[in-house]
Amino acid sequence: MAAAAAAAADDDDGHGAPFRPALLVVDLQEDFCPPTGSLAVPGGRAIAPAINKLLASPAFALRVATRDWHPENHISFAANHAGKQPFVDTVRVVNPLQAAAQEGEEEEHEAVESRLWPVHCVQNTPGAELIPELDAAKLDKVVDKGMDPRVEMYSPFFDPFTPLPAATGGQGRGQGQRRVCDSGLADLLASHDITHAYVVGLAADYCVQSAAVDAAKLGYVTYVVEDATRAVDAEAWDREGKKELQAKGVGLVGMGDQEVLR
Ligand code: VGL
Ligand code: ZN
Repeated sequence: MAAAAAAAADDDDGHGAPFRPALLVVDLQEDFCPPTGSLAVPGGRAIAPAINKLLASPAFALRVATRDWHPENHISFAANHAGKQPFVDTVRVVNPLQAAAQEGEEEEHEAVESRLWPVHCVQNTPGAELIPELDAAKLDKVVDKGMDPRVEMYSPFFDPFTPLPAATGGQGRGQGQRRVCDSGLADLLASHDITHAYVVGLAADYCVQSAAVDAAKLGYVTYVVEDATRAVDAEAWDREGKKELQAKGVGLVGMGDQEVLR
């Protein structure tokens, strides 16, 4: 796959269309990796060599890592909800903007039911660090997300309540649109004229999936590199997750695939 990408490094996909791929390395952090991570994804650390191989490919026009970067009082930590169990219980997360606007009113709030987790990736703690196996010197940028204690943010682009900018022409971006969290990643990709997104990292069934779905919605030709990701629930990921991702317009490729990048 890296070889095919390298062949296309001249901004051309071989058929005359522009090809400026970005590599998104999602949340390759200590807390998501065995043996010590508080939310360790099975096999999480083992994907570092594949990701380093991709980072070394000259094909990518941009190489970005994201970090889950939570405050201690983050809503996704089971410990912040009396009697709730991580991995098991969920919490109702209300759109904070709407909650403020409609305080005291009876109307239905925009809300999502969100899974609760062990305390993980707390800002400036060892668990939040990118793992040392990652060749971080090759990264152009590190983008942090999940800083607002009021909302879960799996996607490194936006929180679940922020409408995505229109896929073409940048319409709808900016002015007048109410946003809770915008990491700046969408603007970063746009400012580098990115056309394709290759998503790797952790966890396949949460942040990698959300990143890929949002990238596809933003108009990028998007792939998840299967051997460079691992799932919290590998069985469900193999059985359903991959199909759901493909149904949302995301391609699944392997490190060995030569033709898919063309
Ligand atoms: C993630 C659970 C909680 C992820 C982040 O990076 O996939 N999963 N926070
Ligand atoms: Zn998190």
